[in-house]
Amino acid sequence: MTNDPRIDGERLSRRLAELARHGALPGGGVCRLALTDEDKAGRDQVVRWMRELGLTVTVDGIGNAVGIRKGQEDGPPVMVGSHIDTVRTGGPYDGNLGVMAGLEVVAALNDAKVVTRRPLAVAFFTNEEGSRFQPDMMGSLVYAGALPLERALATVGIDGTTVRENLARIGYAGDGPLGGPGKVHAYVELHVEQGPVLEEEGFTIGAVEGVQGISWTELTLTGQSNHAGTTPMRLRHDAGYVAAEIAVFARRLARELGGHQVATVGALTLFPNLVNVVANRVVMTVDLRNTDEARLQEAERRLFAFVEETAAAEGVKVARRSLARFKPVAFAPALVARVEAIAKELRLSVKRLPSGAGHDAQILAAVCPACMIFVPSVKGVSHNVEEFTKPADLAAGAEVLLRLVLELAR
Ligand code: HGY
Ligand code: MN
Ligand code: MN
Ligand code: MN
Repeated sequence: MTNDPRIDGERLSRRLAELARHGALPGGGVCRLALTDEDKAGRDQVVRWMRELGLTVTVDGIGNAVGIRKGQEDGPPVMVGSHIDTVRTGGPYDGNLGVMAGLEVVAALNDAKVVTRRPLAVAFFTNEEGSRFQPDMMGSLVYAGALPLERALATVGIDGTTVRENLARIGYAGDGPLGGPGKVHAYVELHVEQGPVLEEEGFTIGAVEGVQGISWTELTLTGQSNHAGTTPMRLRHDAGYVAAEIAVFARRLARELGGHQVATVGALTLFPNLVNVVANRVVMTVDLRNTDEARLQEAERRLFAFVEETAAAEGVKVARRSLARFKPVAFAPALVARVEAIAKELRLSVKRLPSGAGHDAQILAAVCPACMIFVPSVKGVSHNVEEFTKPADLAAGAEVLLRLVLELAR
């Protein structure tokens, strides 16, 4: 006799707290950069939980781990998941919630002795964040066949080591099957919103309609180091000054273009980075995003024109390298509608919205119907050690995930 499977919110929060111990920062928060020892410790923990829950675990060539729960029939599984790597100043929920909620769905089905018709899969994808190795969503790109495995393995990170050597070092260079068209029946990702919308407007669930376009560029500016005291301003080729102008221009451009346009200079290193030397080189990044592809292209065009013009006027050379470029993605309308309807059936307030952040779901959307469920981020904060989501909201999101999975796997 099976009873109605229910999410155990306590168990979900316990697992999230347990996972957050791997890479825990002294003052709170988590640093589990992709393929570090902390990431390995987190991976080992999740794989242990997968096995304890009776899942058959495979690890593929880029280190994605997929736990399969057999269904009454074989065939492409209904997949839930996300990532467990974090940024340097991460929180316990970004990515981790989608994977832990996937385990919670399996635990609830096990407790209720429910066997779905289709198999289920719980996955964590390698290097979603892209902080250490670009591009972001690297694991799901390889899984979906959108990035050749060899190219991903050869990627050199910000610390000069390759994906290949780090995967081997942490023991996650697997030979499991990759995904691709026809290999997944549907993909659902539960994620914290990482923005202020749900909390400010008082909603518990976000039915995510899609993900905005993302453009990451690395700029290397080369000027001339010189004495900060003796060099007249008219003779300088100051790479640091050009970098500062670019950062201010990017900010003003986002405000001028309006809408969902955002712009961020997140990484900026001056050389030789000394108080009394005019910087001769700067390596910096610019992150531009917009829900509208045409506006994103306009933002890129205007920014790059400004970079060339300002650098030329200062006698500074520019080298530009694209680190990642994703067009806006729309999720499966039928699935978005089901997220909304299920939330209402559970008497949860729900709002449709786009995702400001990139997610593995936008990559899986190219090979199967995909959607996302958001829950509120307190104060809209994420990629920050203060990241927090109320336990009741975590459980509510997992409940919507459970019901959608049951529908898709029926
Ligand atoms: O940058 C992003 O949107 C994602 O968190 N990697
Ligand atoms: Mn994430
Ligand atoms: Mn993130
Ligand atoms: Mn993300």
